[in-house]
Amino acid sequence: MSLNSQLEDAHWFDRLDIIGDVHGCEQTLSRLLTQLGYQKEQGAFRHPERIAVFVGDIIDRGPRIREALQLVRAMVEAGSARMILGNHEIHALCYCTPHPSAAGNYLRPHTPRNTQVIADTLAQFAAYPDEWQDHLRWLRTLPLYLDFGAYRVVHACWDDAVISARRSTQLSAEELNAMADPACPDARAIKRLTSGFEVALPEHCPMFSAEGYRRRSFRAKFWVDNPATLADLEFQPDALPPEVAQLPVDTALRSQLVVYDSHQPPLFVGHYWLSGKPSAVANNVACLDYSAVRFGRLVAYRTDGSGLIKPQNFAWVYVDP
Ligand SMILES: [Mn+2]
Repeated sequence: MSLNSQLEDAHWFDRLDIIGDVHGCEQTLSRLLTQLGYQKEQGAFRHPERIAVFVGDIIDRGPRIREALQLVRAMVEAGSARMILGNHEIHALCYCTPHPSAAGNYLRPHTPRNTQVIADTLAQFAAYPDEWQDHLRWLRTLPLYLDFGAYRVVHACWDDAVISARRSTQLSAEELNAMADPACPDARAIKRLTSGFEVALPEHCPMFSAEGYRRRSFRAKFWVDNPATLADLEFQPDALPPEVAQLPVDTALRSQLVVYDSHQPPLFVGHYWLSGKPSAVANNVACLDYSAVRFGRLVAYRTDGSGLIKPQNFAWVYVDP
């Protein structure tokens, strides 16, 4: 079946291979695609009957970021894949885009921490500045989420309030510039989709990460109906201290909850550094980020038209240290 006839097929979205955070692990990605039946033809991996969907975070951290981005872009341009933006692509766009009014500055300030996040990517593109600028222009054309009707894909959190207010799946120039002020509504909306739903930690209960910096918030589940305590919302990354976990979900927090309810279509995200055997986190939500770049697994979910998330439809390759 040719790609064109595939796209005209009303059920082509029943044959998606949705792939988690790649983070520069290009050789691992090639192995996964080969295992899934994709073959490189005319410069791009293609499958005779299926389309790959990347959940974002192709760049940063890994050993072959340039090659990973080239591989994914070639597939998208050949029509054999789609890709949405992850928080790392958003970070790259903000880090590399000059501030519209503050000369010499960028939408995201070049602090040590912001620089650290993108350092591997910039180092690997150091000899190819024009190519990097071209990739940035291309990234700006990509969607923030995909709604196939029967399936949905977003990097970190499907928030109906944010998505229903949007006019486009893509990031507009105004929205990108708005990212200069992280507190503004547009910036918070983009952050919600690409970085997830975060719950602030109470001031009197400090929590510290493994690296020793103080956490102001934790990444929370966005599919829990009627949570009683913070423990019911806790998703990532560290276990909450017991005195925090047992705190009730108060009225203020209750009014801010994001609830992807169990009647909505199966949703696929990346972002959360999971480990262990890939499986769904709710009956209609699956995270496909199993920490490939930290020697975990690079994971795909293969849709089959059932409208369900089935354990046997997860596929993966291990990453060798
Ligand atoms: Mn990621």
